Amino acid sequence: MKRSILIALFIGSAAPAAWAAAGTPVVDVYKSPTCGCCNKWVDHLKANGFAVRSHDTQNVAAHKARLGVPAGYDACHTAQVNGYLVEGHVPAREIKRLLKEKPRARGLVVPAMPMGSPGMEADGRKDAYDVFLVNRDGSTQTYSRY
Ligand SMILES: [Cu+2]
Repeated sequence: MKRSILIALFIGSAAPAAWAAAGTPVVDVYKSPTCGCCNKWVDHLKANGFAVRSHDTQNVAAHKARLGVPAGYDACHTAQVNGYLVEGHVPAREIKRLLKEKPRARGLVVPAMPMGSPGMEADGRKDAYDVFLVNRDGSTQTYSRY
């Protein structure tokens, strides 16, 4: 009993330290050179503490295929962080949650390009959208809702 409380305390206090000790996560972003909303999403990641390596390519589709974006779930840019897929305008806080929870999964996707998602701000318009977790078999489940 007493021991489990101590372990819980230890895990609780170690979590922020582990984030710092692991260093700033580096996100590799693959995007078309002319994609404006992709650049705005990169800015959103940087503003939330991520280091970003941005790769301009004419063949983003090849990277989507390599990282395992399920059919029908694609958006504009695709990305990889700590081995996870991140497709589309995924909010930085969901990526942080992903890196903390470390699920056995391919990663996260926000399909299409919902208005009001990070990098897609326009006139204060906000569409409802889901962030999906892509399982290793390519199936998806809702990870969070906006
Ligand atoms: Cu976009």
